[in-house]
Amino acid sequence: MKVYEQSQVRNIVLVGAPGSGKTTLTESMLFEGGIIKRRGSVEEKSTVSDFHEIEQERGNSIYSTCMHAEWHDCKINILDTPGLDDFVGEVLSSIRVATTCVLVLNGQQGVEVGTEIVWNRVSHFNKPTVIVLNQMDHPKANFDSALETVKARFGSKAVTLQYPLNPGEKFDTIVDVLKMVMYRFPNTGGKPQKLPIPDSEQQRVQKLRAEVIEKAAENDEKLMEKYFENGALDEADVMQGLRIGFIKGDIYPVFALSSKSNMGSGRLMGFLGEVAPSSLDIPPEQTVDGQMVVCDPKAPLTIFVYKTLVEPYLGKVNFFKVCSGELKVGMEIVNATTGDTEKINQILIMDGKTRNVVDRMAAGDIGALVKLKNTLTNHTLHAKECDQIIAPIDFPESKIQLAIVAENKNDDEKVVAGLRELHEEDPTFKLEYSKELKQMIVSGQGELHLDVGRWRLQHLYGVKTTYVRPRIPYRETIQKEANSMYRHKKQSGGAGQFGEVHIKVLPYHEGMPKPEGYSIRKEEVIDLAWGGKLVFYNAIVGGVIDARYVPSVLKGILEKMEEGPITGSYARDVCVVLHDGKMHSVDSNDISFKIAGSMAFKDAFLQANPLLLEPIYELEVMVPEDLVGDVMADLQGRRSSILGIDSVNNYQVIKAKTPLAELYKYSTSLKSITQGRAGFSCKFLEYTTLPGDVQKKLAQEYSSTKVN
Ligand SMILES: Nc1nc2c(ncn2[C@@H]2O[C@H](COP(=O)(O)OP(=O)(O)O)[C@@H](O)[C@H]2O)c(=O)[nH]1
Ligand SMILES: [Mg+2]
Repeated sequence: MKVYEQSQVRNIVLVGAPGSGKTTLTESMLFEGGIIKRRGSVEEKSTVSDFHEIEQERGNSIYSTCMHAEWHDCKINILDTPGLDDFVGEVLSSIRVATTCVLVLNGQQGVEVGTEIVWNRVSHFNKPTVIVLNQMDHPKANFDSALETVKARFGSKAVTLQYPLNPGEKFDTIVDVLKMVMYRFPNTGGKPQKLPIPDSEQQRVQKLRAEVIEKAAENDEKLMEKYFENGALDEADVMQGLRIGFIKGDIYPVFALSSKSNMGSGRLMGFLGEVAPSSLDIPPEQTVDGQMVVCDPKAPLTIFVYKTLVEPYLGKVNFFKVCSGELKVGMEIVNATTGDTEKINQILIMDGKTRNVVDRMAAGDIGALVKLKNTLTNHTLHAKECDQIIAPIDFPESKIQLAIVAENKNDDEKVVAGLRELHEEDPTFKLEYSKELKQMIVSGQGELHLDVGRWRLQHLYGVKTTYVRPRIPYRETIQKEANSMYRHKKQSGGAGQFGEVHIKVLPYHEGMPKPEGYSIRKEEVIDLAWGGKLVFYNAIVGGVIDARYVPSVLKGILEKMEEGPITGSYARDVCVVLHDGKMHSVDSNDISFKIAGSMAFKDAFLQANPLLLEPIYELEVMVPEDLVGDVMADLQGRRSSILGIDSVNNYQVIKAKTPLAELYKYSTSLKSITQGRAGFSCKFLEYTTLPGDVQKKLAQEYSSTKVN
């Protein structure tokens, strides 16, 4: 395969709402680039991009896939990404290595909530962006109204370079404002006939052309002067101004096409080849200390792993971008994170599942490596003489969590090992054994995301698992003061045990005064690992308890707080005054005082009007106007309080406070209420009081399982 120099390489990432047609557009571009001889389709499960079994099973993209097409003298690397926010990790890793972003919209609605969700994720990367209004052949295609949504969202940045003459079922003609020709496609799509623009379209096209010229002129002072002097610009000037504005992010060229009938994808590729930047033209990658890594093939080699995937038959595949220098077969390079040296035996260019081999790859290009030792996403590998580390991709926090259980208990270890590997592949998929909940908790971006994890466990590691409702991390606290004493005494056979403590508990709140009536010797403020505080006062006088036993009392209290008296949940925000007690010259020891401390705490806590707190999450739901009512009704059924509704662009954002216990399977439920037209984010906000009846029920459940 030909090796391309850096100026010839374009890394194009396709992003957009699910179903807008990214995978289909990729297929058409690969066909136009001669990589495939026949166009596959999503329906026939035959696209190059959606080649994974699970993608074909579900009928949509789950992984981002890298492919390439050769177009004139360029290598266009195409990164097709999933539209569902469940797989945002895949989108973020691909956009990171891209030089141009293609935002694909469907030609019926234009900008949808799904578009907004993706755009919110990627817009801060500030990549030059092309907007594609796809599906112009769809019976309900409406270019004008779709374009209106684009103008409403992106303002004057959106510049129309093409429009369809006849959107809808009969679609076959595009008017090109930049080239000033009309393209008429044969039924099978592909290469169009170039025709003059008819008189009937002259008024519209001239108006659009003037907009393009004005926008192009805006980006260069010389062009601006020329424009004012002559009232026009020649073709080369327009292209130059357009390119400058596009690369700066001031111009989002708008194209109209049908990827399904392959009408217009060739022209889009032409634009990407001619106008879109290579890595040389956009800001270079940065190191963790903010240094620029110049995209120069003569500089020492630095490559950045943006994605890792375990493929059946191939094993672990690391996808990388060459940030500087040139990667060659035979090189020995160092993994900056692990310190391992890796010998490069093979450099791959992947087209979905098809592998091509090259023996070198220049800065700016992207490829894949297999059989590296411990190389993972976000790792930098570099030549021995250099030591820069590329700034990692910032992956988002988890949105939802579920507890995972192996169907066969003997598979527990395999499940953990498999999940660890899944996390290494996909940093947004996380696992943790929760000591508090006593469950293996898997967390990620949505139920579908977690379901894919479960599917992979079964298909790659051969273990069947199920997801169950995760327990809720309640907290326990008290509302009034209470006193207690506990004597731990044991006289059996040899050495006895004896310890007696008298304590007072009080609710803790920030800035409270020291309890009165005691001679306090020491105050210890403990920030509890699970949030909240324990303030412990040693107010022992006259040595009734030896100073060496006091830490044991505290230890006993802390142990009880770790498994709170009402439901076994963590206790928080309590003051304890240890003010009296007794010891025995022979039988007293640490363990006796620990037990006494723990039991005294439990008794006092239960008398102090104890209270169960539940975690509340702040929820933001993005939803189109017509679905606000349905989403609100559902939220109210989930004990939510609505904080407000804001209108943002052309959708609504509902803000609410919702108990975590009510968020179980929320992403699935929201998808079904809105047919996938809404999105949400949530984060922990606070702990608040649980309704009394729920507390009573939980306390009863706990005491029935507990014997002590
Ligand atoms: N009519 C029409 N349908 C399209 C077009 N592009 C994609 N589709 C259909 O839209 C659905 C989603 O397409 P897909 O490429 O998977 O969208 P993605 O989720 O953005 O990758 C599939 O049923 C496609 O056949 C198009 O240009 N015209
Ligand atoms: Mg897709």
